[in-house]
Amino acid sequence: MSRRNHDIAELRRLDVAHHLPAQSSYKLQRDLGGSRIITRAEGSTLYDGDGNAILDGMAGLWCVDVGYGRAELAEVAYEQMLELPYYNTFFRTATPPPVELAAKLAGLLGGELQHIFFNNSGSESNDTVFRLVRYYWDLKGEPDRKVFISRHNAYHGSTVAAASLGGMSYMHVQGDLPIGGIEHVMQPYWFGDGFDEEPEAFGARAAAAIEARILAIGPEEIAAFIGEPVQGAGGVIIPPPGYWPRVEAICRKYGILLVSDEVICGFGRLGSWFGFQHYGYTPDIVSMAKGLSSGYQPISATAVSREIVETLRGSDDDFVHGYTYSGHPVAAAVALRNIEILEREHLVERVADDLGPYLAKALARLDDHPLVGETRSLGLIAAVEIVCEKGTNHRFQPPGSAGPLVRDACIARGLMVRAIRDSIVMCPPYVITHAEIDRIAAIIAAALDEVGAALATSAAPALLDVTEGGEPGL
Ligand code: PXG
Repeated sequence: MSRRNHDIAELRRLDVAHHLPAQSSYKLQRDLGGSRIITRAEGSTLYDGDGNAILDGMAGLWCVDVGYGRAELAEVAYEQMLELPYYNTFFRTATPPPVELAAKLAGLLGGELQHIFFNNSGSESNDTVFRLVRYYWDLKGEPDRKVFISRHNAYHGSTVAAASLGGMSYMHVQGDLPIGGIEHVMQPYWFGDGFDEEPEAFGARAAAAIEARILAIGPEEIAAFIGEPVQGAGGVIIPPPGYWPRVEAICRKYGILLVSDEVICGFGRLGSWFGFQHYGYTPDIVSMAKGLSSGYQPISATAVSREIVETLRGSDDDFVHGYTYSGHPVAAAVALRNIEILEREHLVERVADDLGPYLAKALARLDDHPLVGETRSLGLIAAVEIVCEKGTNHRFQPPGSAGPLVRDACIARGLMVRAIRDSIVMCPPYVITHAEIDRIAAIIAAALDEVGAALATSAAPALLDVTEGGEPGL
């Protein structure tokens, strides 16, 4: 394996001089002298330019499910590049890998979800959803059905349509979003918004909010409901039992399309191939990305029901939508091999039967910590809520300040995690070992100890000065 000797100081200088990294404060990037440079990775471990080994509790950005260093994914990309590096899927053309991948996905999805449209990112998949759903209702002779219902704190991507579908208010304030025709209702966030309520009753209330909005607007104007089975970037919001069956029943009652955004939950994250399978509902459309290729190539997929395809087939017109790289042969070949790895190594079953329960048990050891309000997980996705008063959901002031402190203390100890408001979230690769899971819990405990001690003294404001501002979801 090649190990290039990077000049990290020079890279950080060039980073400030020329590079605008994604979702970053460019002021902080400059003031802190450049981004953290990750140079290589193996298994579940990242290595940065300063030689630090960092356990990757986030699987990259919720995506490197099969772990780093999979030579066969590089080999399959190399072979495909030699054979056919590119050809498009426009104007009734195709290449072998996307056709084979579509058939493979249809088998995994099952039921009526038998047709796949390819894109390059989760955002693009949800843009496809936006255009496809409205076109579908036009063809059905119900052109008034334009409105999408989504949820506060949902994350559906960063393009204009996807950020509008998402419910992140801090994203909406930039660029005058959301665009019209998108409504946001309450999320099923029991710890933050329910707490004193019985979880199932709270979940029923959150589902009822969808129906109330449908009735307020008029059911004949509602096109679709879109939701993540478990909200990821919104803070690992695991809905209470009963929520999803209620949402599905509401969609069916009013003839509304149900879109499952499986960009994070798909490909085993919750211990089932797809989140809708875990919760037992039947979507009309599914968005997938991230784990589809474990992040080794940019690719996403939008699965649609047979009924939708039959409706499209009722028209002679093209669906005038597509990206130059829709169904890119190299990305599709890598995705196919990635799925083969998941199957061959029984990684989805491992998440369900072994790693998920082990992570839940390890995190439960934090439940007694004075700063921990709740630990929750499903499969290999988890959150630790930070509170200022044990037994409540009260936050340190200002809200959203404690999460980044704990995150930074984790990173300093060699664990990469995300802070979302005042929670620490995790989403490790499916190749993580028991010993590494134990290390995750131990590092978070030590980070909480350190931050707890600092917050109890005057050291806290000084710490707050050097952490990133603008944490999502405030
Ligand atoms: N849907 C969901 C559910 C996602 O989590 C997207 C769509 C958009 O995918 P692309 O590939 O366009 O990024 C995502 C992406 C975070 C974070 O802050 C989360 C995502 C992306 C970037 C940052 O946790 N999720």
